[in-house]
Amino acid sequence: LPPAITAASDMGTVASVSPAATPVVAVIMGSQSDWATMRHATETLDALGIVYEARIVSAHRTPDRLYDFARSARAAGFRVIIAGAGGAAHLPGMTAAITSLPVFGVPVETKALGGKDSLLSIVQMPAGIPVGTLAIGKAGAVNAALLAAAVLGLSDMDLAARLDAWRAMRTASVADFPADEA
Ligand code: RP5
Repeated sequence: LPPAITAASDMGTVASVSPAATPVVAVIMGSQSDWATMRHATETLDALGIVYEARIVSAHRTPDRLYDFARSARAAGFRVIIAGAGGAAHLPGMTAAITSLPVFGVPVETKALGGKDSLLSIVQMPAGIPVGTLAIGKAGAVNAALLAAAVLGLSDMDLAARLDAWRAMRTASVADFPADEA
């Protein structure tokens, strides 16, 4: 067996991942600058033992890459796509227009408008092409991964159990009383 990768993050760990396994979640983002946000999605996927691939795919800078990726995503074995973008954030909607795989959109925070531009760009999809839109920034990235886990857990009881264990771990970490920060 190949060596396991164990996640090291503030997302906790309930699983290890075989590097040889086929990725089932694609985490795409419009720019390298989105990685600081989107890495929270991949850390959460790591913690749950979900195999993913992270790529930069820009709707407006690399449109051919977007078409190639989205057209081949299902055949490549992906079952859920997490797409993060900021500003005039076309990436999640364009991806959902090309593939009927579930697409979860993460609005990345922006300097100019704090990510409200990203949020409105992603959430206001016209009827017919859905994007499951998450919160702006880190919370959205983490929750996109958890939603991906919930979807995949519908047909993977082991993963569903890991998701429950992850949630229980988070519950157990909540102190009864507040303490002074160090
Ligand atoms: C979007 O433009 C990206 O998703 C990113 O959030 C934003 C800014 O990109 P950079 O100028 O930092 O590459 O396409």
